[in-house]
This record gives sequence, structure tokens and C-alpha cells, in this order.
Amino acid sequence: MRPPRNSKLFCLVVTLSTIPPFILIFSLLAYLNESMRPCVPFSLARISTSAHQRLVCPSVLSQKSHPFTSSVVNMSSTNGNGDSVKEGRLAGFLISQKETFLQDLKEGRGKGWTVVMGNEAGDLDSIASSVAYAQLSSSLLAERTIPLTLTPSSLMNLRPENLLAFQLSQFPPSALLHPEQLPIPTSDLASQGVKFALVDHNRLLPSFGAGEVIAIIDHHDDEGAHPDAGVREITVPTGSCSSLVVRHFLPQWQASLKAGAGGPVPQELATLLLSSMLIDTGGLKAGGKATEADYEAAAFLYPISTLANDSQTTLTTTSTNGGTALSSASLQAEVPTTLTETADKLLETKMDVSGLSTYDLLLRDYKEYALPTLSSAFPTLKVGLSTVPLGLKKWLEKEEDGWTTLLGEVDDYMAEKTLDIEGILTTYRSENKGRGKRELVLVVRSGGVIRDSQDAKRVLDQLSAGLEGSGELLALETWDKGKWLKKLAKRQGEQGGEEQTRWFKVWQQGNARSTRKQVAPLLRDLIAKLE
Ligand SMILES: [Mn+2]
Repeated sequence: MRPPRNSKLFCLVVTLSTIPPFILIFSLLAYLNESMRPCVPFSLARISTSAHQRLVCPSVLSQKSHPFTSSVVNMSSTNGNGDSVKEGRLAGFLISQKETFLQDLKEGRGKGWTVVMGNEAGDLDSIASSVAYAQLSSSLLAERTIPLTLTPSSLMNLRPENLLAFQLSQFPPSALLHPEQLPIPTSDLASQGVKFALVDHNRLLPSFGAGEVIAIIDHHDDEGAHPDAGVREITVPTGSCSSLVVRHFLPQWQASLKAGAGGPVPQELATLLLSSMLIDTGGLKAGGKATEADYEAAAFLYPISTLANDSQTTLTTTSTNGGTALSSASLQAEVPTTLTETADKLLETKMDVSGLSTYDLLLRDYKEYALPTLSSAFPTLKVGLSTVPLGLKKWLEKEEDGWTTLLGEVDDYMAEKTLDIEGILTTYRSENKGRGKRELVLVVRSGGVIRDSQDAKRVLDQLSAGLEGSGELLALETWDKGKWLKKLAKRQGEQGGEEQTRWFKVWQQGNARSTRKQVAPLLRDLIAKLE
């Protein structure tokens, strides 16, 4: 039966039939050269961020309400320090993604979004991995993904090397999304339909409730959580998680470069990833932490990054073939000067903690764990592990009264965070030979879950014996700057009487290659045996 011409059904069919040609036209437009490309005079951010970036007129992109961005593409603005920060395409992606996600959450439309997070210590690897995962899955796989940076925005200045890397990658720190900026608590994200991807750690943090994890890319020991995640790529050891994120997206990323005009992935993303890899591998130094995956990722990234752009010679030899000219072997044999210089700048900035207080030092690279024991008196212990880029000798000299003030501040820190145990992992270079060194301080306090002072002492003794018994993994030796500790013992003796609530022990760590990645699982196993 023929429907009458004016029926609603007929109108609907006609309307629907116009959609496929529109999609075709829009896809064709997306592949035209930037300068020739006609543009759409309205926002597409709600439909697809990558389509928004590629199809919408520059005038519309710049109209968006970013107080600090006069135009998303290659314009300069001023940051709080008065420095000029050039904003690039990566900035544009982050800013528009953040705005769209926040708007959707306010309207209760979290479904369809994936939040990707690094770990709570907030080093550059965590941030770069999450930003890259979000940008690559959005631009290459058309998935709505947003990076969430767990460090509160007010603490971002504790890691100046991160700020330097953001500057090199041409985005302002304010382009990142932090938990305190969400309109709902993090524990409510899952109930709004938001899914999660984890990079640089492999267990969803408790503050996100029972959220669904769809992907894990990591270089920490597998804790076996989220066995159903569709992507589960955990490779230990690898210098930097950033390298594993690159490896995951490599086929699509490589294919996208062949389309010409730079492709949908901004050059600045390659720069950000390289910066993180340079920090984690000490400038990709041979015999260091870099593995094959790191060299392969770096060899792919370097020619397509803004770092290669700066030195004209590399650009002319590599840009024409999609960045495959540099082999991993040749990069390994000779790291380009630009990379070594960038690594030096980043590492220098990272190691300069002269402006930080003891509280800041404990907080800047910090992870927290709730660890079960066999004891009925204290079934779960709260443990903090701070990595501090400063040797104890220099640190004690910074303190007004050596160990007394240092430990006093550790006491305050532990009380504030209601910690039962705090481990301090120092990392520094020896004065004469510049060799990498590490120390370990273990502090146990009563007053939290451990009520009794003697129990606290027993816990310290048992954990110390376990750590010392770990053999070559840590190779703990006596920390022999004896005068400091003697002075402290004398001081405590003079005070007398008062019951001791804090017990601690200090070691020189003979094996300087072991980091929190090794210490944390070791402590977890020892604490699991406490009775
Ligand atoms: Mn990492």
C-alpha cells in the first residue's frame, strides 16, 4: 500500500535518507588540506570532539568561553607567572574535552564517556600516559575519553618538571581536569554511566567505588584486579608507561600519519610522551631503565614531535615518511642531542627541590595503601610511601635541628593522614662521582590503628627484619652518618619519661635500582604476615 504523500511516515523516511550523504560529505571534508577546507559555522563538540576540532571554523573554536585562550590554535596567552605560553592543538583538545565532559556531567549524561587516570603520585608518566590515552582513543578510535589528573590543582606546583613539560607541549596546566573540579563526587561517576581506563597503575582507587574498568596499560606489578578489562597490557619492566601507551595505539597512529597534513594527533602529544620517557629513563641512557619498548616508542615519537621541529636537520630527513626513518637501534646507539638536552633540563628541574618544605617533600611523590594483616588488634594498616629526590644528609642540613625537626614534621604528616607506617625513599646523586644512590627510612607510629607503643616497636622490628632479609633486591646497609642519630638519641634520653609513640629505622639502600615499585609489594607481603 502506498502511503499518502503527506503522511508522517513519508516525511520521516525522506528526512532519514538525507543523513548518509551528509555523513559522506563531512568525512570527505575532514580529509581535505587545512587551508582548502571549508568549515562548519557551529559547534560539533557534543557530537564528536575530533570532528569539532577538524571541521568547525576557527572563528567558532575561538568564540568558546576560555578566558585564557583567545584562539585554540597557535596563539599566545599569558600564564600566572607572566610567561608567554604558546597554546597548540593539544591544548585545544584538552580544553574542549574538559568543557564538554563537565557540561555532560552537570546534565547527568556521563554515559558514553571513559575517564582515563594515571596513579595518585602524579608524576609526568601518569599525566602523559593519561593525556595520550585520551587523545589517541578520541582522535583515532572516535571514543569519548577524558584524562583525569588525581593531584589536586593546588598541588601541581610541587612538580615543576611537569609544568616545564606542559610548557614544551604547549598547554596550560589549567587545561587538565582534577577531581575537585567535578560537579559530582568521584564515587558517583560510575552510577552516571562513566567507565574507566587505568594507565601507570592497575587497580581502580577506592575513591571511584566499583567502577567498570575497560582498559589497563601499565608497567607496575600486576595486582590481578579487573580481570575482565578488554585491554590488559601490563609489561614489567618497562622504563615508562608512556612507551606502552604508544605501543598500544601505534598501528592506528602510524596509519593516520599517511593521510598527510600532520594527521589527527597533535605533534605536542609526541613531545609530552617523550618528556615523560626522558625523565623516567634518565634521558634514554644505555644501561639504565630504558627497555626495548622505550627505545621503539622514542624512535617513533622523536621525528613527529616538536622537539625534532626545533632542530631543522632531523625534520627534513624524517617528516616525509611518517616518522619511520629513525630506527630504535640507531636511537639507542646515539640519542639525538635535542633529546639529551631536553632530558637534562627536565631532570635538573625535577631534582631542584630547594624551595620545598619537608611537608611538601613528603607529599610531592606520595602513594598511600591500606594493607591487611593477620592481627586482630590492627587488621588493616594505613601505609604511606614518599619518594624524595634529596639525600638525607642534605635534607638534615636544611632542617633547623636535624633529625629532631625532620621527624617532628614526619609525625605531623602521619597524624594528618592517619598513617600507621610511613616509608621515605630518598633518591640522589653522590657528591663525588654523581652516582645514583638511595636511602630508606621506615617510621611506625602508635596512636592510629596500632594502639600500643610496644606493638608499634614490634611492627618496626618485624618489618625491618623482613626488609633486611630481602637480600639483593634492596641490599640494605647501615646508614652510617652516625653523628645525627647519636645526637637525636641523646636528645630523647634527656627528655626521658614520656612514652615513645614513634619508632624508626634508617638504611642506605645498596641496590639503588630498586624503587617504590619494588618496596611497595615487599612491604605489602611483610605486613600481610604481621600478627
Ligand atoms: Mn610510571
